[in-house]
Amino acid sequence: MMMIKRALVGMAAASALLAGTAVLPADAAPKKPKSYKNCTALNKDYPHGVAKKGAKDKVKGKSKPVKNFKVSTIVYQYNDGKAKKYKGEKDLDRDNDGVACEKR
Ligand SMILES: [Ca+2]
Repeated sequence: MMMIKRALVGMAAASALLAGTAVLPADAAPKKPKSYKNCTALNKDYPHGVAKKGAKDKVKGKSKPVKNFKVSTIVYQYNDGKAKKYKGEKDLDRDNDGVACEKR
């Protein structure tokens, strides 16, 4: 009897875990790195842009830097247009601050 009860509790915990992953916001889900054709496409997967590790959004004047971008050096490298290592790679970091398609 005890064994059955424990199994049921375990199953409930497992389904709670699965339900938890399903409700994560889209930008929290891990995505396979790829090159996007433009920022509109990239911002669909990464609404605030993608930065290489340690990068800071460079801003002019009084505007505040974007800080809530996704940090992923590999995804950034797929979209910085520098090495053209990847098929369809475009320069989506025109100001070369290490953050591609930064957006508030
Ligand atoms: Ca940039």
